Amino acid sequence: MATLSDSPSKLDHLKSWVEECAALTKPDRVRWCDGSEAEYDAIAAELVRQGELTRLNDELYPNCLLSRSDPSDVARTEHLTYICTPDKEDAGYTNNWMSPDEARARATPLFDGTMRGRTMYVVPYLMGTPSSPFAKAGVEITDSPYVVLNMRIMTRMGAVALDHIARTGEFAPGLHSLGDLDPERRLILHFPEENLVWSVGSGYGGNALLGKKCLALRLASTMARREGWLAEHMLILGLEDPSGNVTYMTGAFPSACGKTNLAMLVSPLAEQGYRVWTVGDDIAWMRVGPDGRLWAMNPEAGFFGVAPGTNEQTNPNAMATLRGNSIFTNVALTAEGTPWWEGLTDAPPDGLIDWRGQTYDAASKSPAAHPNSRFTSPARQCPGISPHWEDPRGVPISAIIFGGRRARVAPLVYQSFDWRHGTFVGASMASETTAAATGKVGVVRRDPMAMRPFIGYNAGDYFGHWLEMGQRIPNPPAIFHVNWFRRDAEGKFMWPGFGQNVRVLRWMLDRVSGRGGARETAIGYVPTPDALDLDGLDLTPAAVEALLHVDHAEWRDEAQNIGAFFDKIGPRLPAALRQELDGLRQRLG
Ligand code: OXD
Ligand code: MN
Repeated sequence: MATLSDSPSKLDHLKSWVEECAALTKPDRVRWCDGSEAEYDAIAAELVRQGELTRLNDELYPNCLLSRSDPSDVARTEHLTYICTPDKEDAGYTNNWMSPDEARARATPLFDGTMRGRTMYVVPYLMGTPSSPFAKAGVEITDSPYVVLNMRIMTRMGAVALDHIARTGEFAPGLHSLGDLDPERRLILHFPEENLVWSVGSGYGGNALLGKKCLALRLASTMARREGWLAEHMLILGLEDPSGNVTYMTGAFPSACGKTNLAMLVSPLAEQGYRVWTVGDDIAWMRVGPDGRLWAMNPEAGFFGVAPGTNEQTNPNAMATLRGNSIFTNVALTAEGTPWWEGLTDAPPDGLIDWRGQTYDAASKSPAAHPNSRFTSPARQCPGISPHWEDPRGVPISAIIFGGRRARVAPLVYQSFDWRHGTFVGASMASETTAAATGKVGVVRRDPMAMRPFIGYNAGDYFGHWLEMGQRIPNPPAIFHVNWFRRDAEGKFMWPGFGQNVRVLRWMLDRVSGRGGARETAIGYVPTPDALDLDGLDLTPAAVEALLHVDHAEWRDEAQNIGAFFDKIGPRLPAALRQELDGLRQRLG
């Protein structure tokens, strides 16, 4: 194992960066984390002693902790998140931009002395399976012990990462401080040219666990562009068929649109031999393999899932996963010492403490758990975890699924004509906003590839990179679009969703195997009603028709909105996407 006193060594750069950060933030002490269980237990015990964390009922939820955040610090703050490049155009329309000089000038005073009286933790971590040539190391410096505990679940942390850095000399540095948690003094800054993140003023997962959105998506997307691969906001699942063959798919959905549920789906068609294996629920790093296919790896080691709505019906595998060794953030607490959130049971139990730590008044309109409350759980605890989830090569991908939350317009499922059209489908995706980010909920916004908050560079260049990747994949996956959230005239969801979504996956499997009935429409291939196995579902033929309907008038409006969005992307929007939009308009008549 690498030790810090090895000298001279590839760790010198790391050591001097840590010294620099300590000189700036002035902590009382510096602690290098080894990622061991003993270390996790000691930090957790200390936080419980201080009243910062609550230990849950150890019989029902062994080794589980509850954290209540500052009430102003409960979601990603996209308006305070910046890409810092010398040229503003390199950040593009979908990002906030600051020059690296301005970013340093604004953030340095916020970091100056911020760790006085605190411990500075140095957290080496790996994104990806340690033996994978595609794994990347990061080091997060943080003054939040809550972040350290979460990082140990979400990444491969400590000695294994330090060894990697000692061997390669490479790591992505990230400096994080809670600061004073004042949103006025909060900044999440990305410096793609240095692979560097500076985050101050927030302890919330997506802002503070720097391996996740900051490194594995925003910075990784810029590396992926340089190096010819894809870093995407995608789940990875395997669909096993009756012959025992497993077909792998990735899926991009905006935050809080059921990605974790789909990744962990428990199949109602298991008796017929169809079951789902979970490889990842949030991020996919994808490369072209020697066989000419696209291969995907989950860089994370845990799930940071949205709690509300999760229950034994909607996601039994998540329920089994979060039963131990988990951290719950901003959920409610029952009198029994177990976590509770809206949707876990029909009604809130008596004696509930809400996410702010107050006695819950069932008559109040506000929820007991925060709508963006989360569980952090080790992936290996998932009953459906794929035997290949840590395969150093990843898994070969046959289908890519894009999806949004749309009350209207988008049918249950359609397949794009080819990679280029599929790139257009992804680039023009839209969804109604959710509680995962601060801001108004329920507004339709364009969220290309579900990456709008995570593309680390100009979105026009990003679409160009997707198109170029299409040229490099001799055997590309098929690309689909789904919408589980279509509503009828009364506003009711038309599709049962959750486990039943396996029926849609099954149609995709049929399609990529050269079977599967479809009819060509203006937007792509839509299943013929008999091509979907709907046996046992309470759906009338009219309802199926409505679910699959492509309304030309609605789609002409949609094309208009897509055009307006493309205009905003600016001059770097690839011409091929404009041609795809023209093609759609022509087909719509
Ligand atoms: C997440 C998100 O936490 O997308 O995964 O917000
Ligand atoms: Mn996500």
